[in-house]
Amino acid sequence: MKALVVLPTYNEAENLAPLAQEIFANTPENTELLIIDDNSPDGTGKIADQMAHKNPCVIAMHRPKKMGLGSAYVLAYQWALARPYDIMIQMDCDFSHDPKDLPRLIDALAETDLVIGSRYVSGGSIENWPWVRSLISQAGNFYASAILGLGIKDMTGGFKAFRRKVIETMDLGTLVSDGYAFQIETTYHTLKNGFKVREIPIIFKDRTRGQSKISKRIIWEAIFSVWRLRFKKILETLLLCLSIVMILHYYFYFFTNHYLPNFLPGFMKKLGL
Ligand SMILES: Nc1nc2c(ncn2[C@@H]2O[C@H](COP(=O)(O)OP(=O)(O)OP(=O)(O)O)[C@@H](O)[C@H]2O)c(=O)[nH]1
Ligand SMILES: [Mg+2]
Repeated sequence: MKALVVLPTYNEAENLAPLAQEIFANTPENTELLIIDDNSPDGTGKIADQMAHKNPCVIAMHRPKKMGLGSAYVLAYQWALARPYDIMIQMDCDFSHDPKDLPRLIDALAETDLVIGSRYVSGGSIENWPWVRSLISQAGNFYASAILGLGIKDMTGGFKAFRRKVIETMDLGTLVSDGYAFQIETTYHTLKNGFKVREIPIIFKDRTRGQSKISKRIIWEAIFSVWRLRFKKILETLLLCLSIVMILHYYFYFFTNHYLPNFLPGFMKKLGL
């Protein structure tokens, strides 16, 4: 089994090398690491290049400017699908996702198709977040889960392990969101495509090095994307109902205009009427 860990980076110079070391220490021997850096001003891209130069299991990819987390993952998964990876794992490069949890994520994938490292199932938690941020996250997850009705507790978490077939089935070109919304979208499509999703508890720690990139735009995007997906679902259901009605109408028309006029006279004759 060959695994790829995807790390999008923007200004993670202090975190990248120590995190990569821990990732390799906690994953099977032939695991590879794909770093997607968006021309970080702090030189993260150069560190990624040096790591790739020293270690053939590290691949460094560069984009010219900060283009968002979602499109970095889309690019990573498109790249990965052209190569023989069996599982694809995504995580943040700020130690909020503990690399020591990787073995549990990978093991859980034996029984399911997508594993989510979840802060909101029993045993999961968040350490050192200000209470306001914690409240916004909890409310956001409750909101997304309630509107989409998927029964997943952590819809916005980014610590995920996918089986290849899940990514293969996902229409990557249609994924447009950037931040939390991207995580909501991928989980939504995984379930919609009939795959199994399991949440396993993780302890999420606030970053101790580097700066957060969370913005108001990312929060608004998540709020709206839930409704976009909900309406898409309603629209799809309506289209399905419309197709069924049209097919039934066609058969009814055929039955009353063609079948009955041809069949009835002969049948009545047979009955002697
Ligand atoms: N390539 C790329 N990576 C990004 C971009 N924005 C964020 N990242 C990376 O995505 C991961 C998650 O971003 P964070 O800044 O930790 O965002 P967050 O987790 O919502 O916020 P904090 O945990 O509070 O810092 C980190 O590895 C970032 O370096 C981006 O535009 N492009
Ligand atoms: Mg983070």
